Amino acid sequence: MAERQTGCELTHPGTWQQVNPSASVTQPNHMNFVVLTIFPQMFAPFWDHGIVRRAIENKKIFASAVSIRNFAGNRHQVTDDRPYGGGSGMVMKPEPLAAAIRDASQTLSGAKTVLLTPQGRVFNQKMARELAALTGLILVCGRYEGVDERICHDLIDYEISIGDYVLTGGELAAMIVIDAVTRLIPGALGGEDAAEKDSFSDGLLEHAHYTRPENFEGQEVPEVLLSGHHQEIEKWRLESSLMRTLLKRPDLLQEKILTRRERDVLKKWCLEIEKILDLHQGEKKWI
Ligand code: 6GU
Repeated sequence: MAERQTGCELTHPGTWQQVNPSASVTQPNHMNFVVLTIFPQMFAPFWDHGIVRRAIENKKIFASAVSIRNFAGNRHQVTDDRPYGGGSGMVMKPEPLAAAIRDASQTLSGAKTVLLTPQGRVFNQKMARELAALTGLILVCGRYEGVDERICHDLIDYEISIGDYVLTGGELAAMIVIDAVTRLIPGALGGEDAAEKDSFSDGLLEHAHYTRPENFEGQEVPEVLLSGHHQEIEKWRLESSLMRTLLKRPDLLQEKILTRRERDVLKKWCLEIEKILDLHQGEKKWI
């Protein structure tokens, strides 16, 4: 991942609005998520599966989806309205959203508020790590064409997008953020250090994985992995990791601060390629 040693993704100026800069960066053992949405039912199956479910059961995270409609004072629980100035599409009204955010903030003191919007800062692993250090997150899911601008000024700490494409609402984006943050909460994953070994955690893609059988449709598991030689396996994994990053995401290597070992491996490959090219040059082996 394009990571620098210094600087904080969450406090990037401009696109990444942080109202209260004194964010606590402690290491709590739990996280409270409150999602504000007009479709809270979308989250029921999400809370109910896999690592997220287990983290909830083990009280590593607390999670709830709250309907913004509950805070629409009007009889029909309307949460959207036509835009001033005209044009197509609807805008989320500020009052129900503000009431919902204030209510959640009161319950979760110290929580940060996140608006999911395609105009936000593009989510990455570094941001996930920074969010995982907080104790509470209030995730506000926009729908329609957007939310009333005045919500963003006082009530939103961060604006997050999950990529350069447009979704019909922030709900799926909120799930993605919650999923990525949850697996970084200490104890949420099974293995002690599973999260540290992930793709991106050290700026490289993960090495290739194999399990039984040894031969699958004629394809063998690399022999070194069967050898039991831990040092050799570790070396193979580093090379696999580097090779995959080089082939699939060379942009990550450009950003990464390389370790001595990583640089040595890349140099070794570089020399091997140069040797091949020299050979071809000498023998005029090209067409
Ligand atoms: Cl967070 N929301 C919407 N509506 N669209 C998106 C997005 C979020 N991130 C990328 N596209």
